[in-house]
Amino acid sequence: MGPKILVARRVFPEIVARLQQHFEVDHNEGDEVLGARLAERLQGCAGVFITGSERIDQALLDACPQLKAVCAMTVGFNNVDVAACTARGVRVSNAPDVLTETTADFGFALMMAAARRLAESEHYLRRGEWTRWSIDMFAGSDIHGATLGILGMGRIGQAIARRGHLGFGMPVIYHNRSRLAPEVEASLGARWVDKDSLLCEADHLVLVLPYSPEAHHIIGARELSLMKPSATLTNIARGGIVDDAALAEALAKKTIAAAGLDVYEGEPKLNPALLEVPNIVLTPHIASASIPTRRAMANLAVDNLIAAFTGGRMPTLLNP
Ligand code: 8YV
Repeated sequence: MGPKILVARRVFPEIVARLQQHFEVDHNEGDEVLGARLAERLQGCAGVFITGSERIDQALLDACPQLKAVCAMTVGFNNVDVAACTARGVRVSNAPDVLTETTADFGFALMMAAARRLAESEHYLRRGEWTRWSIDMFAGSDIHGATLGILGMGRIGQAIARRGHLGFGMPVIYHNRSRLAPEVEASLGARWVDKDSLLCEADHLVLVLPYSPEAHHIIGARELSLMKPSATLTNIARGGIVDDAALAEALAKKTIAAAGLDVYEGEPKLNPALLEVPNIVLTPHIASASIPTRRAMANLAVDNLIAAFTGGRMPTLLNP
């Protein structure tokens, strides 16, 4: 029997079976979010398989000195204090790449749903209010040929740009700290612009940047006021990047046309003002949620855990 590890949330049975070949596994099959009880549950564990729900910070590391590896099945890792882990020799991995295309599909779907008023019109139909046709009933804005704006141009941003450029003939503009190589820009039909130009020129703006303190409320009242009244905003990145109260106000006043949100400040709670505005599509943080992709994400976390304790190279180690 290998070292003991905790799988902090419920995962697919084959993932547990794979881990059991190498470890003594404590599986949180009940799936409750452990929160303050995580440190207690981790006693005696050398490794932990986490999702986005677990916080690995200084206090937790203090309480769990035997912890040697933290392996996340998510690409985003703003819930892990990587510097604190590194200082203690705790290895940390995330799960990039395997979710890129699935997440980009969803971002595109959410953007299209917002632009073409899918949720709003479905709610109207379900309320029994559809009695006749009219020329501008739920008339929205086009996707094809419209300018696609992307804030954050990593793997997922590029996958969304590719869809827009190749599939929908969209001119692509983006803002990111670092510019893409000219040949990559050319292959995506993408042009780097400063942040304010991105806000002013985009017909559909998609947020795909990682959360960091600098990115907190990077889209607030001022930024929303720069956007076109016909524009849409889609956030599949992290809650807190958008000032949700300012967004709800912009949607209510129609200073932008519509929004698609998969992530929220303080989720799974959300700002109640978002529920009051009709011109929004709301989903519960499911951009990576296809069955094959969730399997691939979990398996990548398992690959990292196994490597961490068998002397292998962790495939997606964050703190070598
Ligand atoms: C997760 C994500 O589903 O990978 C990420 O960073 O945001 C999603 O794929 C989410 O973190 C829930 O754990």
